[in-house]
Amino acid sequence: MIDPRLYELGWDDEWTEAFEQSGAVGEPARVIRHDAVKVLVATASDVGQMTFSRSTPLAVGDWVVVDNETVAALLPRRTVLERDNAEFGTQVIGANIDVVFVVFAVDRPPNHGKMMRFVAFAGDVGAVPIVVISKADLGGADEYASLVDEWLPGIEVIVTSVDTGAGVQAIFDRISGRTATFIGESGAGKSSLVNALMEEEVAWIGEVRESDAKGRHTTTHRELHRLPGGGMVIDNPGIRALGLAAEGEGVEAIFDDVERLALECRFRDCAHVTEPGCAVRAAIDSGDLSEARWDAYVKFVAEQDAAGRRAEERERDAAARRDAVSAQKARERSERLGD
Ligand SMILES: Nc1nc2c(ncn2[C@@H]2O[C@H](COP(=O)(O)OP(=O)(O)OP(=O)(O)O)[C@@H](O)[C@H]2O)c(=O)[nH]1
Ligand SMILES: [Mg+2]
Ligand SMILES: [Zn+2]
Repeated sequence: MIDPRLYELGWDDEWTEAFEQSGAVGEPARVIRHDAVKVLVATASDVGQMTFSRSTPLAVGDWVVVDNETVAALLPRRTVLERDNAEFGTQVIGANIDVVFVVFAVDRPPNHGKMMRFVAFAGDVGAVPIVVISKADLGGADEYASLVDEWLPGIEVIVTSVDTGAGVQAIFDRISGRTATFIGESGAGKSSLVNALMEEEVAWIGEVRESDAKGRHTTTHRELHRLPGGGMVIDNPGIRALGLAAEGEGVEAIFDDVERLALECRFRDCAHVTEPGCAVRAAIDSGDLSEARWDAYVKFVAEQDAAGRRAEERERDAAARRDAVSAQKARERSERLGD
C-alpha cells in the first residue's frame, strides 16, 4: 500500500508501477541530499540518513527503496541531468527532474550563445527548459527577453525579481507540483528564487561584489527542497562553462526550424554550401533564416560531434583497460595453477 504522503514528494502512479516491478522490499524514499558516503532521504513520514552501496551511484532526486537504514534499490530514473566534466567525468546534477529553469541576470551582458547552450543542456534530458531573466528590478530585462525570442523561438521566458516579487508566482505555477531545478552562472540569483518560492530563507545567499558583479560560488551542495503548496526544487551551485553532450535532443530542440529546413534540400547529404536545390541557402538568400543563426547551428553541431568523438575515445580507453585487467588476472590464475 502506497502512503499518499509520498505524492507530496513527487510520487505518481508510474512510480508505483516501477516500485512493484523492481520487486524490492522496503519503503519508497526520495534522495534529498547526497554526501560522500551517506544520503539523506525522505520517506512518506520521515527524513533520515541512509548508507548505500558504492555500486549504486545515487543523485539528488532519485527514488529509492530503503530497508533497515540502507538503500536497497534504485528505481529507474526518468531523467538525469548530467554534465561532462573533463576532470571528474560525468557529474550528475539531479535525477527525475521535470522542469529546468535556466537563470540569467540582467546585471551581466546578454550572451545568446550562452543562453542557447544552457537551454540545449536542459533539453537534452527531456526536461522542459524555461528561461528566467532575473533581477528585473535593475532594468534591461526587455533587451534580454527579446534576445531569447530571437535565438530561442518557442522557449518560454519568465521575467523575475525577488525584490518586487515579479514572476515568482509564474515560476511556482510552472512547477505545478513536479520537480524543478535552477541552473545558471554563479550569482545569477538561483538561490534567491528558491528562497522566494520557499517563503523563507533556506539556501545561502551570497554577496555580489559591486565592482565586477562577480558572485562567489555560494551554493556548494545540491539539495531537494519541498515547496509549501506542492512541488520540489533543487538549488544548484553556479555553472561557469557548459559543454554540449555527445548525444541528446537539446541541440535539435533549439534549432528545430533549421533542422526542418535542411530536410527540404534536394540532396539528402546536402552540405548546404553550393548544392543546387539547397533549402538552407535559399532561406538565407530570402532572409527567412539569418546567416548568424545558421552559423550558430553549424558551430553547435560541430561541437556535439567533437563531444561524441571524445566519448567514443573514453569508451575505447575504458575497454582497453578492462581487457588489460582481465588478461592480467588470467595470467595470475594460470601461474597459480602452475605452482
Ligand atoms: N536586485 C536584485 N538582486 C538580486 C535578485 N536576485 C538575487 N539578487 C542578488 O544577487 C546575488 C546573488 O544571488 P544568489 O541567489 O546567491 O545567486 P546564485 O545563482 O544562487 O549564485 P551561486 O549559488 O553562487 O551559484 C545576491 O547578492 C542577491 O541578493 C533580484 O531579483 N534583484
Ligand atoms: Mg546559490
Ligand atoms: Zn542544403
